[in-house]
Amino acid sequence: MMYKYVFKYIIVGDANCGKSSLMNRYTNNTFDQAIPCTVGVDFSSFNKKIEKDRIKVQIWDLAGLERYRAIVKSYYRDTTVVILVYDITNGTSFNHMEFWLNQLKNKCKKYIDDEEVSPIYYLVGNKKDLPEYDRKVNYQDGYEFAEENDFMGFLETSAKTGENVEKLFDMITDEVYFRIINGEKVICKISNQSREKLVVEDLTIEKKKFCCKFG
Ligand SMILES: Nc1nc2c(ncn2[C@@H]2O[C@H](COP(=O)(O)OP(=O)(O)OP(=O)(O)O)[C@@H](O)[C@H]2O)c(=O)[nH]1
Ligand SMILES: [Mg+2]
Repeated sequence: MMYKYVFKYIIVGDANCGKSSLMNRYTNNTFDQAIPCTVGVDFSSFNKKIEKDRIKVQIWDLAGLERYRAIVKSYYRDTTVVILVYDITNGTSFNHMEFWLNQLKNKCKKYIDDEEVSPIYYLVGNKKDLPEYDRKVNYQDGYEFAEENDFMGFLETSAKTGENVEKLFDMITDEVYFRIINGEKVICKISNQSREKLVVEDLTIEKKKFCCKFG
């Protein structure tokens, strides 16, 4: 399959906030209450066609546990979109958004035509299905954090019920695509006719590297 664009999304945030669950809900439409914590990184991908262009999206789901921090950092590079996730029933996971943002900011910059380009950030408050009395983070606080830090957007989701999960990934992918079409500089792989095969080979190499480390 040939793709015009390859976008790389990374999902980042504290352990247990539902990063892997969000990825599984979107790419497999499954939810597992007893899902094990991610060891290092997990990977999934999906394809989407917008207008005449085929897009491949790679999702790298990065472990939140501190012991994997050194490993996950090596997956920050070439990121198109950072999906920062907290658990709305866990105030600490929200307070850590600033920490994650600082971790990422220095590592994710890239130079395109001598211009410094940052990834696009999207904020997600997950576990929206849990009862209101368990909620520790107001919708407004999430919304303001996203606005103050120039995020592309903010949504509260539930990987359990699926609420807003499809919307989240669909909106992000559409928005990235239209930013590119509008001439904005975005970190991604773009193939031209003669290099289309190269893009596919690139992906295989990346996947292999991943398997050596964790498989
Ligand atoms: N009620 C509810 N539980 C959820 C939701 N999303 C995830 N969970 C549960 O929360 C726990 C942690 O989910 P994970 O997806 O493993 O969290 P994670 O962010 O990937 O955690 P790490 O891999 O350790 O960084 C699991 O028991 C999930 O079933 C949600 O939207 N609602
Ligand atoms: Mg996980």
